Amino acid sequence: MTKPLDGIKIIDFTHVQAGPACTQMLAWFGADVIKVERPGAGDVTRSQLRDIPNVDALYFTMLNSNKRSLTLDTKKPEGKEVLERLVRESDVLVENFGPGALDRMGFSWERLKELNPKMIVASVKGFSDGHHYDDLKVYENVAQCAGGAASTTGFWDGPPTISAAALGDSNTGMHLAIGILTALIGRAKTGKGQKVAVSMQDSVLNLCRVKLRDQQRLERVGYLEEYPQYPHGTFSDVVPRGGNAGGGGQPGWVLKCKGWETDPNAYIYFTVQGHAWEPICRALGKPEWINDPAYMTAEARQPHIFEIFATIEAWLADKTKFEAVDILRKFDIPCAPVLTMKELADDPSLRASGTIVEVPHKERGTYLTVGSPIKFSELKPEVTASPLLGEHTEDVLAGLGYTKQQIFNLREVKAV
Ligand code: CAO
Repeated sequence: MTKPLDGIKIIDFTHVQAGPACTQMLAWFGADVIKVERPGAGDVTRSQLRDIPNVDALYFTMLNSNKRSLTLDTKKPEGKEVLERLVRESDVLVENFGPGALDRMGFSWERLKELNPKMIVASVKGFSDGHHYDDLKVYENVAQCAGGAASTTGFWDGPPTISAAALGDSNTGMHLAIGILTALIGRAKTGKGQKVAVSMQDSVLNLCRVKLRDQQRLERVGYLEEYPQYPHGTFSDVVPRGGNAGGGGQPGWVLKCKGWETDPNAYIYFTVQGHAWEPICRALGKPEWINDPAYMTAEARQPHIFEIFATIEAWLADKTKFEAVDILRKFDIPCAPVLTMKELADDPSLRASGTIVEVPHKERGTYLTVGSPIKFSELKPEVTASPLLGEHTEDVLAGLGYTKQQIFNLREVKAV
C-alpha cells in the first residue's frame, strides 16, 4: 500500500522527546526518516531509564519506531560533507538542539537554504526566537511552568503542579508535525522550502487557551463561577488552580468508587451536564431534585455542587468504577473510569484499534507502545521497531553514492 508521505525524505536531527515524537509520526505515515546520531552514543534516551542492561531503553524505542539510524559526527569535516549531501537530497530537516547548536555546527537556515532551496527546516526550541528567554535550554516541566499549565493545575491549597501528559514535549512535536505538513503543501504550490519553528512555551500555552479565556473573564467580573472557589471562596487577580473542576460550562469532579480506601485509582470522572440533570437525578435515585428550584438550574446547583458530588459518591460507594460507568452510560451521562497504565495496556479495544501495539525488536524482544492515535479510512499505520544505533549507516551512505572504500575511510576517522 502506498502511504501519503512515501517519497518524503526527512533528516531527523532530533533527540529526547519533542522532536522524535514529531518525526515518528511522519514515519508512520510513510516518510523515510533518517535519524542522525552521534557515533558511539546516539540519542541520550537510548541509555536513559534502561530496564534491560545494554539494550535500547523503552524511552528510545517508543519514540523512534519506523526510522532508520545513521551515525554521523557532524562536527568533523567528513561528517559535514555527508550531511551536506543528505541535505541536497532531502525534503525536511527536523531538529531540537539547544539554542544556536545548528548554527555552531555550520548549518544555519541560510546555509541549508543555499544547499537546498526546497528544504523545509523545522525546529523545536524552548522559547520562540526573540523571546527574552530564547537562550534557555528547556525540558518538559520547564515548558509546563513557562506555558501556564503549572500555575493552573493542581489544588488551590497546594503548589503549582506538573501534568504527567507530555504537554511540553510530545505536544510540541505534534504542533511541529502540523507545521511541516503545512510547509510541504505550501512547497507543492511555490516550489520553495521554508523555516518552521515551534516553541514549547507556545505549544503549552496553546493548550492553555481556556485559561487565558478565564483570566480575561476574571478581570472583567471578578469571579469564575465554574471554579470550586465560587461562590464561597475568594479570587485574586489571577486564574486559580481549580483542582478537578470541569473547567468548561459543565461542572465535574473525580469521585470515589467502591474500594477507593485501598485502590488509589478507584474513581470515576463525573460530569454534571446541564441537560442531563433529569437522568442524573433518576440514576441517583433523587427524583425530588428534578424540579426542586434549589437544584433545577445550573446556577442554582453551583452553591450545592459539592453536596451533589457527595450524594453521587454515596451512590457510588457499593459500585466499582466500571460498574458505575456501565450504569451511568445508560443515562447518557458523560463519565469515565480513572484508568491506570496497566488497564490501558491490557484494554482489548485499544489493542484492536492499533492504539496500543506490540512491536518485535531485535534485542529487546517484544515491547508495547502507543501506535497512531490518528485513524484513517485509507491508511493503517504499521509500527515497526526503532533502529539500533547506526543500523542503517551503510545503507544510507550507499544511497548517497558512497563506495565501500569511502565508507571504510569515514569509519576510520570516526565520522560515522
Ligand atoms: N555530531 C556532532 N555533534 C552533535 C551531534 C552529532 N551528530 N548531535 C548533536 N551534537 C552536538 C550539538 O551540536 C551540540 O554542540 P554544541 O553545544 O557544542 O554546539 C551538543 O551536541 C549538545 O546539543 P544540545 O544543546 O541540543 O544538547 P543538551 O543535552 O545540552 O541539551 C536539551 C538538551 C533538550 C535541553 C536541548 O537540546 C534543548 O533545549 N533543546 C530544545 C528544546 C527541546 O527540544 N527540549 C525538549 C527535549 S525533550 O524533553
